[in-house]
Amino acid sequence: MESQNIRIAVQKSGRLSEESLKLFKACGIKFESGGSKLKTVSSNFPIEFLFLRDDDIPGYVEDGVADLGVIGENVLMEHIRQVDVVKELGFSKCRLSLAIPRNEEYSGIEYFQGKNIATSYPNLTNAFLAKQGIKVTTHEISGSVEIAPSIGLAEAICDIVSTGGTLLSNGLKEVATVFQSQAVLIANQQLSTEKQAILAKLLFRIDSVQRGQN
Ligand code: PRT
Ligand code: ZN
Repeated sequence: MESQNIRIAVQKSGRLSEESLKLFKACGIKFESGGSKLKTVSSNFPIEFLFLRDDDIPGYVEDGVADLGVIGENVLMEHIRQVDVVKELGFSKCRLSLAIPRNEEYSGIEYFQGKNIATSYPNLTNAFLAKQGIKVTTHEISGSVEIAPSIGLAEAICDIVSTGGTLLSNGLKEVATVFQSQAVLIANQQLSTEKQAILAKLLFRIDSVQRGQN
């Protein structure tokens, strides 16, 4: 049988891209990246890279269009996917947090009872609050979530926070953390034996890179 490359999906451009490429280069894998290229094959490791929107990556890995993918746990957890998380990568760390207007008094999680919340993560938001007996109405919006309270679209938001600067400049304060996130390596659940062997080799190299960083 012809030997196969393992196929990995990484974000084309965004907050996961640079660190993802840096990691694979640190693993000694040579490949071309950048520009308008959507696919590239390594010259010294049996791996092929696909450059995609991050949101499409979990679905492609589930369907087997890609064997592996690098994705933020926040995106992965919002929609249930039949994929395996094979490695925590330790970069693109952020949190999904509830935030309210800065001048509002926060009494505790009951504050949210019956409130309207704007978010790109309605499932994680509802599940987190429902577990604590809080029922809310979520409004799903795909971007610029932080603006929702000031334009009267919602009373609170649930969004990704990293430095907190965006909340601050939109007159909001973070009051509860729903989920801590980082980049993870995911894998299709039906990898061939051959591809499992390539994955094992890749994981071995990632481990040594991570050990070197500690
Ligand atoms: O184009 P594509 O769909 O591929 O990318 P995207 O725009 O959907 O995603 P991108 O590149 O913004 O983020 C990719 C992943 O990086 C996210 O899914 C998270 O796992 C992770 N990550 C880490 C972040 C942040 N930090 C982050 N700060 N994702 C988003 N933000 C945004 C946040 O939404 C908010 O608007 O940055 C703003 C807050 O940042 P601070 O520093 O002001 O708190
Ligand atoms: Zn995206």
